Amino acid sequence: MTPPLNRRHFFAGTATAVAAASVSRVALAALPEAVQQTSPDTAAPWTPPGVTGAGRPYNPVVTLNGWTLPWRMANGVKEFHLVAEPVVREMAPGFLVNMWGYNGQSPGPTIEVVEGDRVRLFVTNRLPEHTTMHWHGQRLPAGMDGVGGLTQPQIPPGKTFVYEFVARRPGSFMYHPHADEMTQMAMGMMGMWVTHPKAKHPLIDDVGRDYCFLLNAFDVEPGSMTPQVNTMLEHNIWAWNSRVFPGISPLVARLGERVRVRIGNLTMTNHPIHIHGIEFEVTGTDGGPVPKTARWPEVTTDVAVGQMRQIEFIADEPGDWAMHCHKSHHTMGAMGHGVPTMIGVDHRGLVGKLQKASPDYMVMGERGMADMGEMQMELPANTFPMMTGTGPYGAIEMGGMFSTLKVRADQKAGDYSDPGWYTMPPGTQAREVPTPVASPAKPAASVAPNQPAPSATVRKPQGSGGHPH
Ligand SMILES: [Cu+2]
Repeated sequence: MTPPLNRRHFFAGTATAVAAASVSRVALAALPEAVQQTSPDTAAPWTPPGVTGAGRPYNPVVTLNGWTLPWRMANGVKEFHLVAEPVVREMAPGFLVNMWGYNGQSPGPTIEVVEGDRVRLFVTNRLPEHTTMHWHGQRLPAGMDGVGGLTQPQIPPGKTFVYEFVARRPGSFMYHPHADEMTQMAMGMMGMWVTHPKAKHPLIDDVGRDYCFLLNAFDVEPGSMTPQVNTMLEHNIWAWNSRVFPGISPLVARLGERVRVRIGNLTMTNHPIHIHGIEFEVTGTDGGPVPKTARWPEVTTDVAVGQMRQIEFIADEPGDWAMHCHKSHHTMGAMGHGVPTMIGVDHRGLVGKLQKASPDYMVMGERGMADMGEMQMELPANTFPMMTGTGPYGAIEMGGMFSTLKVRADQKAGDYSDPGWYTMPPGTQAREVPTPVASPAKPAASVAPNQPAPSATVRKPQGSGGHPH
């Protein structure tokens, strides 16, 4: 019998866990129930009922726009059941993508155990091709490592394999197939694994909030529904746990809480993850906890391919703080890269002529691209705008890998619900001041190309010490 999911603190909407109707109950009668998730919302942390296995009770993780897989205890072994299968993932409201995932969603559910737990993981293959499961970063017998052809035969369609090992190291890990990897990971097959320490650990602090999510990338042609699996770098959808802003849940914290965020990268490029308003330290990687003497403060950490970065900070500044990948193209939606740069091009007189031939013609980008965030362009079916999301002061002009860290004095411990927009105390917000009217920058095209650049006098800094150059 699978313990029921704790449903007290869903962020929004309702998430439901139902039995996997697609898997034959007769064939799987001896296996743990393959719990399915039908919602892309962030599920409440899953607190195991009564028993935590090898170790002390722990503060469960919250997977952004994901969920934790319930287990059953069988003679002291934690048993999980993952079903690899085609799924339809809602990447943003109204934007659906055909993916391959686990138990109804992509990414798959987070596996959460305690150091020293013996775990038994059943993997049923409901895909049209073979697969395996690799437990990224785990210490385990070689035969449990899940590399198709090297450590095991691949799991054929319709079959179930079982993996069993002891979760020896506490930390942040991932899982993914090691069979037709390019296709299966491009289709979304991946998940997170968290092993909590069994006792107080000198390098692992207790935290008030423990978040995790995976970075991922897809190439879905606007108007289509299935990722192009052969794309290497020119992906057009950059996502956290297969959600794009504004579909990504905010990270919420109570003022003064210590917050941990575990971020895994199974894309094919690196992602410098940046948080505004606070400084953090990398306290662990998939190799384990970082010694305290080796930690330094950062506001951006690069999460390279195949890496896991576990960061921690004190949420001691109230507000709504941007948190995003610092590659600016990764905070954009599915516009594609074929759009010409129009900054400085003078369209005056041209638009009317073009509209005679093409009545829908409009100019974009001659003063920058910010208009895109406000413009209501007609989009192909089943996609999302390039820059979107609206804050209390207008368009946020972001898409893709962007969310917010919301720090509030009155957020209750354990309450993960979105507190809404931050109200700035009077006098603490940037504001307009009265000035003489500034003339706008001249379009570059109005300057004759052969005209010499205006000369300027450069003033060197004066001073006794001077600046070495
Ligand atoms: Cu990025």
